[in-house]
Amino acid sequence: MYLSKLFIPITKDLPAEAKIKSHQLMLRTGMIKQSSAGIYSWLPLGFKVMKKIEQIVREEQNFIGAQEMLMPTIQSSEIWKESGRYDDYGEEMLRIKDRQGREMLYGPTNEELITDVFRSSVKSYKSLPQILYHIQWKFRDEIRPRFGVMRCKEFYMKDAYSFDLTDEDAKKSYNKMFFSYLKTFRRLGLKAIPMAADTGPIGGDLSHEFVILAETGESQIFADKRIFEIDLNKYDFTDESLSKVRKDFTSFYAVTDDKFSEKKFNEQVDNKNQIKTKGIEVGHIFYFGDKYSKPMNCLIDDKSGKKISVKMGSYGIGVSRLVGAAIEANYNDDVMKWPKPISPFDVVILPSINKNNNENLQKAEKIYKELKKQNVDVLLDDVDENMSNKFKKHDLIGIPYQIIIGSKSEENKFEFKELKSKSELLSVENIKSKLKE
Ligand code: 5CA
Repeated sequence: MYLSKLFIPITKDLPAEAKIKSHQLMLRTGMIKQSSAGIYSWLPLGFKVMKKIEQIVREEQNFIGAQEMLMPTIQSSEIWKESGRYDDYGEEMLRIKDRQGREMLYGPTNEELITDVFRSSVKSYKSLPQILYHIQWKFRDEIRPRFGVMRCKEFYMKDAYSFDLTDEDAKKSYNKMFFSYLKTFRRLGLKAIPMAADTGPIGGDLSHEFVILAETGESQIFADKRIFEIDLNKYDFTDESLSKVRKDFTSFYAVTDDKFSEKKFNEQVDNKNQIKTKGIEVGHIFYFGDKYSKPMNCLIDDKSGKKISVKMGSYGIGVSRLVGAAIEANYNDDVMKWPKPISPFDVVILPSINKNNNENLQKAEKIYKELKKQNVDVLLDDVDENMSNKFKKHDLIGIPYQIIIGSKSEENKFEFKELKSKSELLSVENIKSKLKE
């Protein structure tokens, strides 16, 4: 992609409502545009990052055998009345009437809808276990939408649902998802801590939030630093290993403020290992047994032919929130550096452009074509602007690698640098292999 062609409305002005770095940066680099309070359009740069996150989340879900599907955004109120949540959910639920006067709603979550799909199709224990997921827009009429995509009304979520015959099997599904989440966040270049959590309107008695550390987060967190030393590579997907992952991670103190006890924290964690900071909840998993299957009559024949309510859990990842969260975790001193797997581009070529001589631009185009051939996702900054402005702009856009074609270049060697570090002169071949690494 050539920068001159990219729809990226960069602005210098900062809207007064943007209080945190990620919101400011997403507006300044034209990643999103507010359409009304808590509702955003995703412009090409922001959309590209979100799609990369979505794809990693999808691959990790598929890896554990979860199956992708899609459910509608608009749901009928009937199933919510069956589960009893139609009244409980309160004003966060956007209620709509269709032209026949039927009560509908924009789904804030999908436990009821998936239970309805499941009960009409699966009758026997032989079809279990199952995990189904979808990646879809959700709507919650948040009382105070704020911080851009972090807490908005319309947001993009991966939502998975597990179905098992027994409590014991259901906990295995829960543990599988627990491990899968740790792997997913690591692939996204983020360090997430699982924390025992309240279940809120989703319900159940077993739940973990996955939180990444960031001072601008909404949750106050208290954790033991040593949790970051656990090596994920030592676990695999056998049942034994899966229950060990959860045991090992939860053996370290890690809670949000609603579960905090000063006494326990000081007893279990010595001073030097105490983390007291804020965090952003990027994922949340729940085990709630038959909370929905029982009132909604989602019954399964067990081996003896007895009908029992299927045991369910649900597992969310805030895909759109993660775009903001990744910025919060990686933006320092006015420089943004995307984690490589989710960067909008792998590398940007920055030729020093001179009106009387387009030699640098031609060299840049040649390198651009070569990198494209290798499937490198490359941006060429062909905008006629001085280099110092270009550098400032790319400090904000945050592409982790730059190829600079200017006064320091040699005939066949160009400056190559990783953001926030020193450049080196390399041939195109060497640049290609560095990028492959
Ligand atoms: N169905 C369950 C689990 S799948 C559920 O809805 N869980 S949740 O309410 O915790 O939401 C899952 C994730 O969506 C959260 O961890 C968070 O990352 C994201 N999320 C929730 N509300 C918002 C919001 N208002 N704006 C942006 N992201 C949100």
